[in-house]
Amino acid sequence: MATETIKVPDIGGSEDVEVIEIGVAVGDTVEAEGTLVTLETDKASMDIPCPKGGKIAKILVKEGDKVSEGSPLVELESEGAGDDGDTQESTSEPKSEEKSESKEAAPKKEASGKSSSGGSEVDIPVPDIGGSEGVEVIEICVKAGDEVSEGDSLIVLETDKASMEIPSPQGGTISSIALKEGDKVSEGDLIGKMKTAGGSDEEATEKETSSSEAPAEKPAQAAQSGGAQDVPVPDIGGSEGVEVIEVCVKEGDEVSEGDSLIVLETDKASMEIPSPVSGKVKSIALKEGDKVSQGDKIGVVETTGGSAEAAPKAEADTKPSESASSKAEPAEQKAESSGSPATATAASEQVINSGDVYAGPAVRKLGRQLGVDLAKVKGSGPRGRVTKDDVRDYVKNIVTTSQSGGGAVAGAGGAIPRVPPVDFAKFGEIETVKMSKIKKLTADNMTRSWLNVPHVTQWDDVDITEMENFRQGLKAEAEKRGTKLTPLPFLLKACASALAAEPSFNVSLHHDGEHMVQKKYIHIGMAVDTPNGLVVPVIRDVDKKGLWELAEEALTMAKKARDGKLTAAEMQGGCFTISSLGAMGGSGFTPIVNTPEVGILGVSRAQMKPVWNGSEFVPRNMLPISLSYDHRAVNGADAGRFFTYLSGVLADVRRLLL
Ligand code: CAO
Repeated sequence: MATETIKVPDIGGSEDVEVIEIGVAVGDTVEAEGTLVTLETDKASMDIPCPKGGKIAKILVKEGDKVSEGSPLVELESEGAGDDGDTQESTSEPKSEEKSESKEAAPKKEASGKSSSGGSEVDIPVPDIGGSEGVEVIEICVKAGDEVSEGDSLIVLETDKASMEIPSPQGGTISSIALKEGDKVSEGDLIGKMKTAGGSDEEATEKETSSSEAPAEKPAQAAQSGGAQDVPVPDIGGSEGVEVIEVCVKEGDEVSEGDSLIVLETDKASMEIPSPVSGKVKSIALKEGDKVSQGDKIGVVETTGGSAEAAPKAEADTKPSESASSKAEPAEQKAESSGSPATATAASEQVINSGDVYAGPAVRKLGRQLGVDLAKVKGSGPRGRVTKDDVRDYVKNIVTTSQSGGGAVAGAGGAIPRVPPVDFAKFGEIETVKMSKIKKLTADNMTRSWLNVPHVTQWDDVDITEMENFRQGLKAEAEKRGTKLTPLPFLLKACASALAAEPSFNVSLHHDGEHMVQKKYIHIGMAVDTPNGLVVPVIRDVDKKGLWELAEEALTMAKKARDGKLTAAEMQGGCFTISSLGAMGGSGFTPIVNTPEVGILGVSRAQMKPVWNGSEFVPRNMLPISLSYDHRAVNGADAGRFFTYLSGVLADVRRLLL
């Protein structure tokens, strides 16, 4: 029995990587390749496997620690690893060839990757990428411990012209990834290491050799027929039945040599097929969704210059079976071609943005799955590249906006037809003035309420002759008190009394759609007209306050509102709102419910009117009021009772004492 210190293996040069999970406890028996800890950088996370089986004697790190290659992780008691009881050292995948034989319970392989029974660890190099140098790694698709099949994407590379997924050359388990996003790589650079399911490296090396010795490619030619020439699908790396995802031109379009005609896409890559010649598109033989292979006719171009040879050249002679599993070539090329520089350039350099959109194939695919027009998505990646997150955020925004109704501001709206833009300047002089924040908020709130709340409004003329007599009689006293007694405090008090008498109006609909919230407090908002727009301060506990107190508070709140000094808290918590246009005039209006409240009282200007008292017409001071309510929460009978009660109290304010 020997005790070994298991250290952090080669983690691609990353330093001070955080331990985010400890996968074992002291006393645990672990098998070779069992996860000891998980490390995470801001770009990737990786499981660190145990290089051999044994029992955990001590854990030398804790969650949150920062480690680098060589940092001790655990002490492992292992059998048969030298019986002298010495403490030895090991990493899960030592880089050095000088490690003793006894430490090779877990397969360890160097670049050339010698085979061992039951599979071997091999290096995965960057394959032929068409001669490009220093190509950026924009995505790491796998992490240590992942099982991959031949052809699964390992990383995505991107130049300013092309993006390409680099597939695994064979099936197996990823032991380590040597790259991180942002790294620059060229052919031959180490992507990582994998433990193969079987087979030997010699085989792989052989295949690699055979593929790299692939014969040179022959130029493909567009069939020419005088001025009009057929444009066939060029060499697309041997892929068959590739989907046409976009037809970029239509009959009659003028195209220059190199302009995109169509865009093809497999599940791994997308590529634009450029016109081999300049001229006029005479016909297009394809449509979106068609499946094409090399040689299929794209259409006919009436030439004005250029040559057929401008079409992507290269026709691989390599046998499919040889190259398919031999090299990690860009996916588009692996089925048949050798991945020689010419081919890689032909295919991969066209793996790009359709139109003005700069996005990789995986992002394009996601965009198509979600029905997103990538041209509308703002790219946050390097050089404005659209990332998967950008696409998701774009969709999330749309969904959130449509669910909240927040985006349905004046002129817009979910399923509501848009109000078409009008050029008012055509009809006379205009000035376009920016809306204040309050006005925009009001517009949002009104739209939300108008679209969500089924409104009912009912009207009445209330005889406030006695109330007005009483109020006029108090005017002198109000002056002495330094305040002003308008009809508003009476209205506040009357509404509070009605809300207490008819609690069906003192509710809000619960957002779950299943419940009503019955309020046990009575806070009432009053709409105040200010230079910046409409605001609604809330007077709290109206039922507990007297007329003088309400008069003072209404004055204070109205002043604060006009001075723009209301706090957010002073505009929240209302149960009901009063909107009084009494000072301005008018004989009635439909107030809009200040949702989530369920009712609002509109007050218009009181007027002396002849009223029939049963035997004669008498002059009475009549106040027009209108009550709007949310018919989802309040039914007509409740509203009728509330309104009658309110009118009764206003007609005889002594009832407020009852
Ligand atoms: N009928 C007749 N006269 C009325 C009246 C009515 N319904 N309401 C108020 N008046 C009188 C007042 O008594 C006062 O006259 P006196 O000085 O002779 O007493 C005069 O009109 C001015 O009143 P006021 O406006 O100073 O005070 P108020 O308490 O009536 O109103 C406030 C305060 C803040 C509600 C009001 O100033 C305001 O901003 N109203 C606009 C609200 C609004 O824009 N609503 C529309 C919302 S859209 O849905």
